[in-house]
Amino acid sequence: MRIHVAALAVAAGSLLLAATPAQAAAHQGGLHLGKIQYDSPGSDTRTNTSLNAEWVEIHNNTRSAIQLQGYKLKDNTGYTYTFGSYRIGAYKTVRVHTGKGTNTAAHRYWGRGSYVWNNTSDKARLIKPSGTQLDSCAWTTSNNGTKYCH
Ligand SMILES: [Ca+2]
Repeated sequence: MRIHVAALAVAAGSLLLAATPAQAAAHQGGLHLGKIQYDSPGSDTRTNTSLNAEWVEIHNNTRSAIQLQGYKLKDNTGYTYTFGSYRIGAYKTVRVHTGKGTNTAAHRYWGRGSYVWNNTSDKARLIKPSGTQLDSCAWTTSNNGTKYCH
């Protein structure tokens, strides 16, 4: 009986592995939205710390660095963040914060004095310089402040 259960577990594991490539293919081009913390923890006091605790991650799931100049992040209202010259490394993640700060390889700052991403429901869009939408990710309050867009 033990052996039989173990064999089933192995078979289930193989099925999961087999399903992985199909899921990865859903992200066109391999550059996609990752985790989004749309509801800054605590009260929305508009301090820069609180504004920067609201962020969107973009993950480069390719083997090459990608120049993101001209790429845009956009919400339902039309607020738009446009990347300046910035290369995201292969398999790297960049976090775009709403508030002000000093840009680094892993953190970029929108420089706003008010929130962008609605806590109740909203949708983030990743748009190429050509205007083509590369990815989008929506959420509601049921996501409890953080959405994993994979
Ligand atoms: Ca928010």
